[in-house]
Amino acid sequence: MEDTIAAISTSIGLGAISIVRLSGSQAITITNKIFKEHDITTLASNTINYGHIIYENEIIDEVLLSIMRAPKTYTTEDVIEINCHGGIIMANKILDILLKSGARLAEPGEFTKRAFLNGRLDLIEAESVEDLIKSQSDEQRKMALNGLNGRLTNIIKQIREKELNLIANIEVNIDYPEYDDAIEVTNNYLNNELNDIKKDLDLLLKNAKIGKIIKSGIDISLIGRPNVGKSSILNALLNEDKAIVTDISGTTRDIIEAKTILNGIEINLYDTAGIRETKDFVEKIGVEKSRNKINNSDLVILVLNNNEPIQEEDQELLEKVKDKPHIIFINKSDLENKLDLKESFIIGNTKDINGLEKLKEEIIKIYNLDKINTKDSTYLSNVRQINLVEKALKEIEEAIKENQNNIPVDIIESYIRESWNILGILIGETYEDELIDKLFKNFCLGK
Ligand SMILES: Nc1nc2c(ncn2[C@@H]2O[C@H](COP(=O)(O)OP(=O)(O)O)[C@@H](O)[C@H]2O)c(=O)[nH]1
Ligand SMILES: [Mg+2]
Repeated sequence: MEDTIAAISTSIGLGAISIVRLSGSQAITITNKIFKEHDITTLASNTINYGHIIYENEIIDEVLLSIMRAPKTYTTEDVIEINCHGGIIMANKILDILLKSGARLAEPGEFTKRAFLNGRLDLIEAESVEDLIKSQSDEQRKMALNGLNGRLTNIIKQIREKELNLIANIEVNIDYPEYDDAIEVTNNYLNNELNDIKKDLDLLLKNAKIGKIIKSGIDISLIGRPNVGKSSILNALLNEDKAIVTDISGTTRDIIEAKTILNGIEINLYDTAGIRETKDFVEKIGVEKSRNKINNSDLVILVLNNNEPIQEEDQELLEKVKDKPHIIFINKSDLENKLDLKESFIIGNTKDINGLEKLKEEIIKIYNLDKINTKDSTYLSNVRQINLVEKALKEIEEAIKENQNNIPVDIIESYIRESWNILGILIGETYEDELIDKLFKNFCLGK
């Protein structure tokens, strides 16, 4: 981490200003070579300074320069931020000059990576920075902030603390069996303590499901035979004419994606090609995609036609969605009832917009969307975090099992120790370089 990195930290597009950022031990001296008005090596930390960027005797831009001296900075290193005029050309030009003057182009996420490696952020906090930038809703923003302000890390640390205490007590029992003041680690005592830790880990995983909903939304697909009104329902839910609606079967051939918000949660809606036997080559591909979508979505809305008796394809679809989260929506309630169904359903129509509120309420009910609390709750926010907690839990469950079989405590201790190690990886207390490189590569450039 000897070298000084530079990158454009604002988005590459039209805007009033752009920010070029540097971090590293040479940040100040490199910038000093191209800044006219001040000797910036003498400037006080946390000041903003007016001046010009000069390169090869040419005035490049009129800028404001912020200087932040180590260690109280984002990366804990010396950081310089140059506020230049916006647009793509100017920021690139200044970056180019900085690179020619001794800085190296930063990799995506490298500023945050340095903040992590220098101990200013733990791994969960670092991941939350990126989540915060990529937030698409206020709920996502709050969740990312709870990760960034260390709430999630603290929960993990408390669980590790319990594990460490248990390990210490077991060690004392083994090494100093004659020591009277120590807690006697009986099977019963172990069982209680392990179950307490298991409860904490279980709760984290249970809440992670809510975290996933907040972060990625819910994937809902509209499935059914041609002409039952899937596209009309999509349009009605969106309040716009997104999908083409006609009375010609096979109008929708490819999957149409749309986003809407329900109780602050992103809903990813998928309108699909009507399922039927077809000789049309393109439609056939669409039908296959629809069938796959049943398995690839969180929730299926199976649409049936109130005006027709149940068909063979309807039966096939009812069978297919049976064991998956689904809602049956009987459309065209404005037309004569010819459908008889024993499953529970919601009925309505898109002609005079009926039953769609009920459909939304049902989605809210299934996912408890009215109870999601983003202010106080802390959620694991990605697959890496969830996988590690699952692994840590597995070790504790193994320990509980062995304890019930009266296995010697030092064996049980090894499971607890492993769980403690895994949670250490989660917060980045121990890490492998390769994993860290991979993780930060997904970050935004300049962050
Ligand atoms: N009467 C009536 N017709 C509808 C209703 N919903 C859709 N339709 C009509 O049914 C036909 C097929 O609709 P569409 O949304 O394209 O069905 P899809 O093939 O399932 O996507 C169109 O002519 C729509 O106007 C409804 O609730 N009542
Ligand atoms: Mg359609």
